[in-house]
Amino acid sequence: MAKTIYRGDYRAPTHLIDSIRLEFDLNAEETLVKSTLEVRPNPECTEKDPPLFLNGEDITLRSVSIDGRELKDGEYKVDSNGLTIPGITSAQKLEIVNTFSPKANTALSGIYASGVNLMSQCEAQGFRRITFFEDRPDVLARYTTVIRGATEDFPVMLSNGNLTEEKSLEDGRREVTYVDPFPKPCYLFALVAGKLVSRASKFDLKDGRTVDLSVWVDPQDLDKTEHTLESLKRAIRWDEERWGLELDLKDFKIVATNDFNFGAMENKGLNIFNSRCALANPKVATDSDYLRIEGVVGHEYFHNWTGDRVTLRDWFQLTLKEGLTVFRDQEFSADMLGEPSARAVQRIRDVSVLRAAQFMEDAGPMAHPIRPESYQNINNFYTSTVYEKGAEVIRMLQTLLGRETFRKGFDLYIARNDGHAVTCEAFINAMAEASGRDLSEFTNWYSQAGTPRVTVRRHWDEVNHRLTLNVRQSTPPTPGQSVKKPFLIPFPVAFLNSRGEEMPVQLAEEDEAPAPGTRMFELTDETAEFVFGGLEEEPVVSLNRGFAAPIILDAGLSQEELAFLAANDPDPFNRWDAMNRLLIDAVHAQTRARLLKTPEDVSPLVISAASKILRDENLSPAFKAVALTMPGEKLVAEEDPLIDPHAVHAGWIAVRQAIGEKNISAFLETAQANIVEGPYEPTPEKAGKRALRNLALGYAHAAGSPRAAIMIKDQFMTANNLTDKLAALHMMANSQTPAKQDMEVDALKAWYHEPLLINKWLTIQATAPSFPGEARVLERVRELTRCPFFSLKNPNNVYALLLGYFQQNPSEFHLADGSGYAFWAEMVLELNRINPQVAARVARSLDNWRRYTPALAEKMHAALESVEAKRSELSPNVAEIIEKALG
Ligand code: 0A1
Ligand code: ZN
Repeated sequence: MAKTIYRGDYRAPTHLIDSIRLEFDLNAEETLVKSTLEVRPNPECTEKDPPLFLNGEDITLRSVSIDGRELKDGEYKVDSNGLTIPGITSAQKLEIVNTFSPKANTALSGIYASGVNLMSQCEAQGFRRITFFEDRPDVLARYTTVIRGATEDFPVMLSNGNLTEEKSLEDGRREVTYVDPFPKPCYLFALVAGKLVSRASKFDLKDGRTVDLSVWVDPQDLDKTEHTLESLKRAIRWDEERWGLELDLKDFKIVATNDFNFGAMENKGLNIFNSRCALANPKVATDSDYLRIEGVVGHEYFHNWTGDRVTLRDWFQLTLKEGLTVFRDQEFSADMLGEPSARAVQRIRDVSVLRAAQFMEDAGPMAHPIRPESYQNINNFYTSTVYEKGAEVIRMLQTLLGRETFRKGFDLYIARNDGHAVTCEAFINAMAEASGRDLSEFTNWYSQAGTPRVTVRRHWDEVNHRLTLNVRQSTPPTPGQSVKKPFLIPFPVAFLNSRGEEMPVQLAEEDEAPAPGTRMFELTDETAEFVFGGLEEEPVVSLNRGFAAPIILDAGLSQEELAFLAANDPDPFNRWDAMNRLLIDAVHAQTRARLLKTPEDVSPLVISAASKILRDENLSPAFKAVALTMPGEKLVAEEDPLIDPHAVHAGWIAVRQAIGEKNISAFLETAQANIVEGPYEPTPEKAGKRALRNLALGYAHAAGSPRAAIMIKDQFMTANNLTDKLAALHMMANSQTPAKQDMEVDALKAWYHEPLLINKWLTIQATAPSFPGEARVLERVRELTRCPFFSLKNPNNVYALLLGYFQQNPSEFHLADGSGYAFWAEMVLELNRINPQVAARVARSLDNWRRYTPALAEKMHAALESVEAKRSELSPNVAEIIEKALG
C-alpha cells in the first residue's frame, strides 16, 4: 500500500529558509546547481531540535557545506527521498551542490528538455527534482537565480523577477542574474533557457507605472503570439478594474512549449504555457481555442494575486487558489463577451464542462471534497472537483452575499493574507467578517464530496391560488463518506405565466408582491416547504437559474413544461437547460427503446422545441448553437442505471437524425444565412455565426442531405480559418462518405509540420466512428501510436489520440471482446515508465467501470487487475488511481 497523507497531520516546517541563491551551469545532459540557503529553526515548530530534511528526487548530491565547512559522510544522510542534516539549531548558511539530467527527465517535472530548450515545472513537487529543498508551499524564500550557459545553445535565459546583471564569461558562456523581490514558495520557481524569440510590448498600468510584457516562443511560432499578448493586456486591465489588483512587477513574461503536462503554470512573473493554451492564428486555432487561450492567459495572470501573493499552507488547500482563480477567469471571459446573452453562453459552456467532467468524478471512486481529506499523490488532485466545483463554491458565496459584500470580503482576504501561506479558512473568515454572517453552515461544501440531488414537488391549490413547493436535498454516499449533512444551497425561484412572462414570487404570508423576476431563497435543511400566493394562474417554475448551485435538480417538470421553458424562459441559461434536458430525455427514450427492442419515434416535442429555437429571430446565433448542440453520449449515459455505450450511441444517432430530417430545409437555410464573409476575426458574433452554420450543416448532413455534403466539402476546400476547416473535416470523418479519406490525407499533408494541427487531426481519428467495411478505430489508433508524428513522450499527443479514444469515443472503446481495455492497459503501463502524471490521467479512463453492463464491467475490471498485477513497477501516481478504481 502506498503512503496516504492526511490533512489533519499538518505540521509547521521545522526550519524556515529566508533566502536561496541558485547558480545553474546549464547543460541538457547534465546541469550543475549550487544552492545557497539561509536556514534557521522555525520558532513555531514544537519539536525539540529536529533535523533539517530537504526533499530531493532523481538528483545527485555532490557536496554539502555549512557556513563554509564541507560536511563529511555521517554528518548528513541522503536517500532516494532527500537529504537529512541534524544539528541546525541556529541560523546558518547551507551550500549544496548537485546535478541532474534535463534530457533524461521524461516526467516533465523539474527542469527538462523541450526540443532545443530547457523548461521547468515545479508545481506541485518538481522543485525537489532540481535541488534539495523543503519542497512545501509554506516555506517562502527570496530567490536570486544565476544562470550560466553556452551562448550558442542558450541565447535566452529567463527566471523569475528582475534581470539585475548580465555578462559574458571568459569561456564563451554567458551569465545572467535574476532577483525576485517577492518571497515565494518553491513551486513558483521557473527557469527557461534556449533559442527563443519574443513579441513584446509596453503596457501602462492604472497606477501610472509602465511595465514590459513579453511572450517567448520558438522562432516558428512568433506569428501565433499576438492573441496571447493582447489577452494578457486585457487580463491586466480587468484585474485592475474588477478587483482593484495591480501588477506588482516591472516585467511579466509568458513562455510557450510543446511539452507540458498540464495547461499552464503561474510561476511568479514567468508563466509557462502548454502551446495549446497559448498559441493562435487563424490557421492553427479555432474560435474555441481563441477563447480558451484568453481564459488561460487570464487564469495564470490572476494567480499572481490569488496563488502567488496569497499562497497555500499545504496542498490540501489547493482549491483556495484554484477554485478562486477559475471563478475569476470565468468572470473575466464572461466580461470580455459583454452583453448579457453572450455572458449566458459563456456560463452555459462552463456548466456543460462541470456536468460532463465533475459530476462524473463525484459519482466515481475518485470522488473527493473540493478540499480533500487525504491523498497519496497530490498530482492526482488537480481535478475538476478542486478546480471547477471549487469555482462554483466561490460563485455561491458571491450569490449568497451579493456582489458588493463579496468584493469587500475579497479585498479583506487579500489585504490580510498578502505574503502568507494560508488555508481555506482565511477566505471563509474574510467573507464572514465582511458580511457579518456566520458561514459555518456553508463549509460543508469544503468537506463533503458528492453532488447534491435537489427534488422539488409542486402542489397547486386551485381554490386559493397557492403554490406549494416541497424541496428535499440528499447527497449519495461517496468513498469514505457514507452519511452527508445538508448543504447550504442558494435556491433561486422564478414563475412564468402562460404567456411566458415573469410573475412576482410572493410568499403566501407576505402582504406585498415583489417586482416580477427571480427571487433568491436558501436551502439549509434536508427538507423545506415554500408556499407562494398572489398568483393569477398556476405558473411554470424556473428554478436554479444561472446554475446558482452545483446540484442535480429534479424539478418534476413534464416534457410539455420543459418545451414551454425552452421556448419562453426569459432567462437564457434556463432556456438552454430546458432544451438540453429535452435532448437528454429523448436520447434516453431511444436508448431504452433499443434495449427493450421496442422501436419508437423520437418525441415530436423535442423536434418542435428544436425547430422553434432554430427559427426564433430574437435569439443570437451563438445561443442557438449551444441550445441545439446534442448532449455528449457520456453525459447522457451517466444517468443510466447500467451503461450500455452502444445502445446510447444508437439512441443518440437516432435523435440527431430525427431532428435533422424534420428540419432539413431550415438547417440548410440557416447554414446559408450564417456564412461569415471577410477576413477571419474571432469575435463573439462571428464565432457565433460559424458555430451555428456548422451545427446546421451537421444536422442536415446527419439527415443525409446531399446538398449539405457538398457545402461541407466546399467549406473544407475554401475556408480561410481553422474553425470552418476543422468542422468540415470532423463532419466528414464522422460520416460514411468515401470522400473523407482524401480529405483526411489532404489535411495530414498540410498539417504535418504543425504540432497544434497534428493533435487536432489525431483527435479526429480517435473520436470518429468506424463503419462496416472500415478498420476499427482501435486498430487505427494503435497504428497511429507508431507513426513518426506521434510520441508517447509528448503529453499533447497522448491527450489528443489516447484520451480522445478512451474518453470521447465510448462506442468504439467499449468493444465487447475487451480489446479496447487491453490496449488501455498496455498504454498505461508504457506511459507509467515515461511520465507518471500523464499515465495517471490516462489511467482514469476506467474509473467508472462499475457503472457498465456486467459483460463490459467484468472486462474493464480484468484490465484494471492486469495493471495492478504490475504493482511493483507502478509509479505512486498510477498506483493510487488503480487502487481507488478497484477499491
Ligand atoms: N497551477 C496550474 C496548473 C498546474 C498544476 C500542476 C502542474 O504540474 C504538475 C502544472 C500546472 C494552473 O492552475 O494553471
Ligand atoms: Zn490555476
